[in-house]
Amino acid sequence: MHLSLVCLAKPVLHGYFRSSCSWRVRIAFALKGIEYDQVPIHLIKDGGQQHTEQYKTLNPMQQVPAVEIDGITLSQSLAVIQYIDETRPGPPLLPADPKKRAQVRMISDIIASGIQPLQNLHVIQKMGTEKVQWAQHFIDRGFQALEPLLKQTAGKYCVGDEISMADICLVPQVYNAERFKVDVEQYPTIKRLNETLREIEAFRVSDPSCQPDTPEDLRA
Ligand SMILES: N[C@@H](CCC(=O)N[C@@H](CS)C(=O)NCC(=O)O)C(=O)O
Repeated sequence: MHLSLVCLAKPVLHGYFRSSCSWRVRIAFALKGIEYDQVPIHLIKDGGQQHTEQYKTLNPMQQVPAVEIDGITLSQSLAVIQYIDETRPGPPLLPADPKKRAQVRMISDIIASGIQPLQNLHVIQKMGTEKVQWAQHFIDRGFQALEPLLKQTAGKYCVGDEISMADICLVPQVYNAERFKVDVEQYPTIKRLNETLREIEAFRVSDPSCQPDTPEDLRA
């Protein structure tokens, strides 16, 4: 396809309504005001559609999201978010100040590398009857680290008073924590930030309860 046509095409998000990493990308698109199409990849049905040969060509890690954008296919939600930020107008998703920028990356990495992978589907599937306790343990461990850090960095949002990639990571992780019945009351800063952010339009329209593949009984 000619380059200018490629750039005009709407991005395509291959994701799953309940996937926290897909939700991160949906929030970023919404914050930037970018229209996109969604192709649902059901993580449970048919043994997990992320494992099909066809999907593996988009994301060989057999995970969602995968995003087709500007003629390339990207996986890894943080890479997608940063690409969107670097190529699209709209509110910056990383602050200009290097210290704040590093803090945003630190918080995002704690969630994206230190918490979410340990409670991810293919990991807990190996845990048999210990699934829930395993997930709770690693979410609590991560939140015990995040709470004092966020106390230092947060203003209205995770780092200061501007919404950033850290906020994009936090809300879906709190959603996961609640699904695994982690007591979020123990983490007052995390709880406060999550409540504030969930009121914002970009977080609401991207919520798992209102996606094209959200089952009827889970729709809000
Ligand atoms: N680091 C990746 C992680 C992606 C990931 O773990 N995706 C989960 C859903 S949130 C998944 O597809 N899990 C499927 C499985 O575990 O089989 C990213 O940020 O995109």
